[in-house]
Amino acid sequence: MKKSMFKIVMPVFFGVSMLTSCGNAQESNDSLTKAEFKVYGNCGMCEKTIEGSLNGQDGIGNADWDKETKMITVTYDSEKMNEDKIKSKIAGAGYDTDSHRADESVYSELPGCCQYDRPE
Ligand SMILES: [Cu+2]
Repeated sequence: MKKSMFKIVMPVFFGVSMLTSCGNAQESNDSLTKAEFKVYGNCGMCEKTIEGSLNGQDGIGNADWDKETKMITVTYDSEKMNEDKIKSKIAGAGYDTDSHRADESVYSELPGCCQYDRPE
């Protein structure tokens, strides 16, 4: 269900973003860089928090975290954003990646169901 939605939505998303980028002054989405890495988390609420820490931020195209594989796919403008900053933002929301660790205080404020098993 979710996978088939994804197949439908993504081409539409790219189609629309290409159309709209022609007409306005913002940078085109053609130059976005794509990163894929692991983010530790548990559930659908984690997904909202992780993606919410990125989507809408300056320099971010789109962030999509998969709770089954724990992998996030992020597109970003490499002139404004880099993988290090992206991971810092995720850590700021309470989520660990392989290279950036969330503060214990932020982690401990996550809802109980979201307190994932932390990596060493
Ligand atoms: Cu959760």
